[in-house]
Amino acid sequence: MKNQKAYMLTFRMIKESREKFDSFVDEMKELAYSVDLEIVEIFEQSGMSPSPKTYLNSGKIQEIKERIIEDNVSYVIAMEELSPLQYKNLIDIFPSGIEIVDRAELIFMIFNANAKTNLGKYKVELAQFQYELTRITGSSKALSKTGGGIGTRGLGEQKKELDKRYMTKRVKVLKEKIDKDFKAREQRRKNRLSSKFPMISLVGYTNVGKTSILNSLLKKDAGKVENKYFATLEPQTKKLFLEYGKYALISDSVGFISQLPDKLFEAFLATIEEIKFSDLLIVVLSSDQEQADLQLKIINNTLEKLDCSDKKKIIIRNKADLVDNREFPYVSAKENINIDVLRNKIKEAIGTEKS
Ligand SMILES: Nc1nc2c(ncn2[C@@H]2O[C@H](COP(=O)(O)OP(=O)(O)O)[C@@H](O)[C@H]2O)c(=O)[nH]1
Ligand SMILES: [Mg+2]
Repeated sequence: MKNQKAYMLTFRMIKESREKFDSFVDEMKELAYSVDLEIVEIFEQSGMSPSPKTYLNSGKIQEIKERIIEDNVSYVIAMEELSPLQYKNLIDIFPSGIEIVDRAELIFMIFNANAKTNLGKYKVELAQFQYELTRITGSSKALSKTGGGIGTRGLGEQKKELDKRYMTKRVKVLKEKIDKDFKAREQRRKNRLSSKFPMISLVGYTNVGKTSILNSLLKKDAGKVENKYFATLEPQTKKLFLEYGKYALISDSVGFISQLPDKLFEAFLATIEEIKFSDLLIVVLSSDQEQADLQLKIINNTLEKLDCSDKKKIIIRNKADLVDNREFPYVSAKENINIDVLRNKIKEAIGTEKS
């Protein structure tokens, strides 16, 4: 699919370090890209706090408005969560048809695209509706406070009432589906490919290089295996060559997201639930020590919540080239450092179990 163009609105607190801010913005760019949105320009403003009315101040917003059409942009992404009021005002100001997406909504889009099973999709949709319901409620309050023409307000309120009714109904249906699907799914899982081939999941933060490592591992695909086995693979799952006649299934994910809003946590779990069915986890951490420590702590807490603390793990540190360390567990997907060592470790960890 062709990428859609997007602007990103960013606000930097005056006391926030440039470095931290930039890495946050980089992550947002990466997240947008993963759902086919291409950030063509980043608008930045800094100060004590964002404008409560329009996030960036009205001068900046006017400037952006004028540029939107000429740049043929279809999305405007805010790097943080927008309040109902900010959201409503931006919708009013920007040309109609422009999608305004805040951080929470972008994450929902990603989770939707990454939930691999029906159950996962239902859980994400449920979380999203619950989020939007609070926003609709908030936004009618915001509307009555700011006033506005009686006629238009009436229409807006009516539409909101409909949205709310639809969503409330859908939430109920989703909850029922989730219950039902759970049982059917346990059965299906037993018959799945995973019983034939060992399953491996890549775990780690967005941008540490999970997909790059997966691609490096996949470069070596000697030997043959009957493709009918793999006809039903989900798009993010690939067959991984270990040694002649031995394969595993390896699954990529969007991964952990820094400062994930609490209310998105359940939905996030739904996107990584295949971890539960894995025989081995490859935990990919930053090469930077401080970041790696923090990442590992949160990953371990999350694994505990999924009841997966006891899974076999190989912990690696990617981007070895940046810290000039060539000793495993340091690896580099970019410069092909220790990728074959990793393959051997995988073989040792699961090679004797199945297939
Ligand atoms: N310097 C360096 N950059 C890397 C390495 N591996 C990946 N990257 C870069 O890091 C960014 C994120 O990589 P990606 O594989 O998409 O990360 P993911 O979000 O964890 O899947 C990309 O710009 C990669 O080119 C590495 O070993 N060294
Ligand atoms: Mg990736």
